[in-house]
Amino acid sequence: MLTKLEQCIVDLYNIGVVKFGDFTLKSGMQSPIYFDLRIIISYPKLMETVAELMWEARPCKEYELVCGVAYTGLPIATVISTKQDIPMLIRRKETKGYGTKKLVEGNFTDGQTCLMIEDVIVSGSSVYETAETLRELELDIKDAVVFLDREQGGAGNLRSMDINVVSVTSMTEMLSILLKHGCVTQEISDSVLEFVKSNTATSIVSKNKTACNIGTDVMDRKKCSLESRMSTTSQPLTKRLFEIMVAKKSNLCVAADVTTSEELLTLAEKLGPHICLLKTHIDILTDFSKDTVENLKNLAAKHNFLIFEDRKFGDIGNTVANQYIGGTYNIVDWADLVTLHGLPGDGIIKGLMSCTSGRPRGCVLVSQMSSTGALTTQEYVSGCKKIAEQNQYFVVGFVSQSSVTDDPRFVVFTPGVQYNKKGDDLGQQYNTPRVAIMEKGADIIIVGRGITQAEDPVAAAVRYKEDGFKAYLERVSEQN
Ligand code: 5BU
Repeated sequence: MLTKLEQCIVDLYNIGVVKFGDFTLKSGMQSPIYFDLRIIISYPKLMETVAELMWEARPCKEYELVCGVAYTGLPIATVISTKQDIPMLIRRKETKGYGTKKLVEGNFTDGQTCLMIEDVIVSGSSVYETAETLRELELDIKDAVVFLDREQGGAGNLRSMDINVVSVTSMTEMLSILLKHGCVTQEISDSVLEFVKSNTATSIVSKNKTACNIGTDVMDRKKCSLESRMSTTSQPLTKRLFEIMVAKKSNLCVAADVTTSEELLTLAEKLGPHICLLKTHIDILTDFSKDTVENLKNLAAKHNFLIFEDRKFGDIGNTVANQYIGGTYNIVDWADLVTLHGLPGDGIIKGLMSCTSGRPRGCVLVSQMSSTGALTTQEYVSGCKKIAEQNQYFVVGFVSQSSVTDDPRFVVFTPGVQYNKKGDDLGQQYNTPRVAIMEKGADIIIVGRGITQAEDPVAAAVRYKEDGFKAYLERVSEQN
């Protein structure tokens, strides 16, 4: 005799709710399992069972309201609302551009208790966004009930925001039921559990602050040590970058803007020990060949730095995918990081992500530029931040000239750094490393001609590295 939960999970499996394969989650994370509860709207009886199980799992006996988190939470909340005779609210994903412009539909009064209903949690950010809106309207939001907790940190994140979340089932329990009933092999089940175990460091971002999984503190990027930031991000390359910066005591990226492979490789060999990143403009080379990048990759491994191609992709997803993987340079093959513009919207990121085939890769959004008259307005910066938050598994951070984010997961890269000059004849503008880090909020300084055209590039690199790291240490140790 199957329990109600067992029967429900087997039924959900049979209608295709649980899928195994290679999926990209909302955050950009690649997952070997996808739980797609949306299709239960085609199976009313099963939807009723799901709603019953969720209602039975609720943390408190009574609530004055229920609110489904869009979209899959909505039909489930509707079933609970009508069955239990509890009024319901709907939180829109976006305000309407006409009429009342309300974000929340339905009648309510200050202080009413409201239970949030959601299908699945990964990081918990969708539940949090809804809670944040409802709390702004003075509703009493303490609890959420979800059908599946993917066990990737969402429940803890929500707890740190004072939201108690209970789930009908967890990934571990669901897999063991599916295994027992022959719906999944031991091998696949093990690989999913392994994936879940190694991807628990999700975090959520609210409008005003960032919730980190370090205690319940709200962290400001500029005040956080690199060590403490490692556990805030689920982007594997960002973690690696933090590790390299700590190990080498370097927040220096050299812009190796030279025209021959020999010059590029010589710079990489000599400066390698002092940098965390080497930035290229690969299309400047007059003699590019596959060997150039093979040798560069070897030097990156030898000296422990990442390769950062400043490609500034700027087209629709399909085009950038072709540019990233194809053409002369096959950039995805050798560049750990690439830059891109936010102008096309987040399809550009989806396009890049479609090329990685599981390789650890990341991108950096150009949100501001160092040149005079740059058209990167505040509105544009905000748009870039939104794209980054929605694609946190792929976005490493921003190129900018100011502290565009307080979020410790994202890295701020600042070009236009040099000691001796204020600028060049073509619009470039410079700050010193100290100003870039202490005043403009840089995590990483990008230095080109200040090093490559110095009489002794190695000595110059050492000076930029030491001053840069000293300024970082000073910034994190400074009291507010
Ligand atoms: P410089 O020689 O230190 O001026 O070189 C700066 C490098 O950073 C160079 O490769 C530029 O293409 C790059 N850069 C920049 O200078 N300003 C920006 O806003 C961005 C990139 Br984005």
